[in-house]
Amino acid sequence: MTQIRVETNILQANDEVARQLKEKFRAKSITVINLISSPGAGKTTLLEHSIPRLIKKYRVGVIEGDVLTTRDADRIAKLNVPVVQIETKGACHLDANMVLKAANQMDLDNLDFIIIENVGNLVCPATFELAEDAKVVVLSIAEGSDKPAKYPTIFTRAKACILNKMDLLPYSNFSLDEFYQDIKRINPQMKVFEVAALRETGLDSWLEWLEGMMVNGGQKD
Ligand SMILES: Nc1nc2c(ncn2[C@@H]2O[C@H](COP(=O)(O)OP(=O)(O)OP(=O)(O)O)[C@@H](O)[C@H]2O)c(=O)[nH]1
Ligand SMILES: [Mg+2]
Repeated sequence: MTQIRVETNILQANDEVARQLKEKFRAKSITVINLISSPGAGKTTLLEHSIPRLIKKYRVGVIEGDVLTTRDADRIAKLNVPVVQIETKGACHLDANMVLKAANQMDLDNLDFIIIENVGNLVCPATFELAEDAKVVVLSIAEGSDKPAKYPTIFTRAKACILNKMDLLPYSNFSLDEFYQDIKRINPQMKVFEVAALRETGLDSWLEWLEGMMVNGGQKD
C-alpha cells in the first residue's frame, strides 16, 4: 500500500515538472518527441538515418538517455546536430528533471525539434512524462509480434509506432496479422510506420508525420 502511494507521488511530482517544461517548449515553438523501445530495437539507427533528412528543413536537437556510456550521443554528434547526453547511472528511464537539466544546456531559440532517445526499456519509460508532444514506440521485427499485447502501456500511450527491421521479416516468425489485430484493439488511433532504418526504407511517411506533429505549424514566433 505504502509503496503504491510513493510511486504515485513520484509520478505526480514528475508530471508537474513536465507540465512546466512543456510550457517552456511551447513558448519556444519546439516540438518534442520521446522515442521509446526495448534495447536494440533501432532508436539510434532511426535517428542516424532520419536526422540528415530532417535538418534540410528544420533545426533538430537530440537528448540521449543511456544507463551508461556516451556511445549513442557520439553517434548522433557525427550528424552535426546539438546533442546532450544523460547518463542515468542505473535508472531504467528518463524523468522530467533530467530532461529539464539537458534542455537548459541547449539553445532553445534555435531549435524546431528536440528528439529524446529514452533508455532502452519497454516498461519504465512509458509512465514518465517528459514534456513531449508525442511518445513514439519503436518495435523491431526480431522482438516478436506479441509485444503490444504483453507490454500494452507504451503501445496505448504512443501516438506512433515505428515497426523497424522490416528487412528481417522473411527470416522471422513475426506475424503482421497478430501485430495489427492487437494494435487495433489496444490503440487503433496509433500510426504505424513499417521501416527498415538501416536500409532507409519507409522513412518518408514517418518524416511527413513528424512534420505534421509540429507545434505552431513549425513557425517560430
Ligand atoms: N537488420 C536491421 N538491423 C537494424 C535496423 N535498424 C537497426 N539495426 C541494428 O540493430 C542494432 C541496434 O540498433 P540501435 O540503433 O543501436 O538500437 P537502439 O534502440 O538505439 O539501442 P539502445 O540505445 O541500446 O536501446 C544495431 O546493430 C543496428 O545496426 C534495421 O532496419 N534492420
Ligand atoms: Mg540507442
